[in-house]
Amino acid sequence: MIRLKTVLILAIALGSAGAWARQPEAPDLIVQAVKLSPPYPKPASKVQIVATVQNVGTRPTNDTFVVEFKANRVQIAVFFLSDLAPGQSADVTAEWDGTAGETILRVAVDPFRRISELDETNNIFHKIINVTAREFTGADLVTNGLQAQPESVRALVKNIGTGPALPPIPVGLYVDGELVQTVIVEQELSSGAEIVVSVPWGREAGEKVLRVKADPLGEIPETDESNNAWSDYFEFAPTPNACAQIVSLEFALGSLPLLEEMTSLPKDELLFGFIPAIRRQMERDYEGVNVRFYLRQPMGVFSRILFSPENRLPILGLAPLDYGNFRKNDTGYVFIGSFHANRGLRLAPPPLLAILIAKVASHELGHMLGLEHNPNGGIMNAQAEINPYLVQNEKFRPEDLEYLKRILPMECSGR
Ligand SMILES: [Ca+2]
Ligand SMILES: [Ca+2]
Ligand SMILES: [Ca+2]
Ligand SMILES: [Zn+2]
Repeated sequence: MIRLKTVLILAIALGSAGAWARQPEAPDLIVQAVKLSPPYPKPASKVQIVATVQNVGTRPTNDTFVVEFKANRVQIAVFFLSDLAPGQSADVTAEWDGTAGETILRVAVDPFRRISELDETNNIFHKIINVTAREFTGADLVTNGLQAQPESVRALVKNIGTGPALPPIPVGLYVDGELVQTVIVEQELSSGAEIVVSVPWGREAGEKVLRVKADPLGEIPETDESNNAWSDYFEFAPTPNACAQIVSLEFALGSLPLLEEMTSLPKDELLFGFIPAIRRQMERDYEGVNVRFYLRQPMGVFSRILFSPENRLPILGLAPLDYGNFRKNDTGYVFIGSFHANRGLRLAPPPLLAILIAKVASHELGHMLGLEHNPNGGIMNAQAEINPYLVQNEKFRPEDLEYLKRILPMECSGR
């Protein structure tokens, strides 16, 4: 027995010494570029999308792999490639019927992980496409910073292109992922010109993600459609009073690639659009209850909803029951891995997926505040954490909401 153990340990030691001595050798696939033909497509035109795939690793791929094209989450083409030598690249061309407005194109190489690579995180390329009847003039609109005023949000919109941006130029304000206001700039912005745009907005209390985007619906063709937005976190008064329950919404690192795969959104849209939209839905569910939600880590004592990459199917969420909310620092879970592994949930369009995730999170928070499952249904329906479609349009039942308002009153006098 003892001798066998010794031999095993030796073998492990030798194996790891060998691995240390060598540099890792493997292929590394990337999508190097994506080009359109015609470069500025008009509505109803056939668009050719050319993706250049390259092996930037140190070994040939030695196996077949897939290049997958998706337009707004819908698969439009799949190609099989094989045997790319180190440094070698290949073009693949997908045909696409351009739909008017803005489309997020996602090209992924080896999405099903057939090839073991030096870097698995650089295989996805997002390109934002505007299909519009308006002529390309050399414009490239960007938003450079934003400021919250008492009655408005001010943003600096600039044309960094080589030609003019012609009016009308729409500028949209998103609050926690929701387009709440659009203003129209009625003047031409010549190359290099900038303008301060004031978007009216009645301020809301609490942490908010504000995002201002030039040409939000993709009506103006530009050299770069991915640099049009500027996003920032703000916290508006009043600060939470002593009766408030602070709740931190935390997305574990491993949950983000799963959300990316489900939504096909670029990171920027995921962080400043999709995830804040989950918070917005939870705020609506808890309207009139003294709960404050944070996406950045809050100060002081707080409870957490951890959005984890775990797959615990059929369970989508889990939380301790704390009747009376005596503990103000509980942790509840929403299993993004379970959402990802459930086909019916994985394929939900992003706005609906945000609502479904939020409903499970609101349900778990309900437990953390002392609510049990409610046989009358609503958000505390026992099935909510297995099938959130059942509660996608549900609120808390009146008796549940009454309880929540009683333990977390908005007014804090006498305490
Ligand atoms: Ca790679
Ligand atoms: Ca632009
Ligand atoms: Ca545009
Ligand atoms: Zn439950």
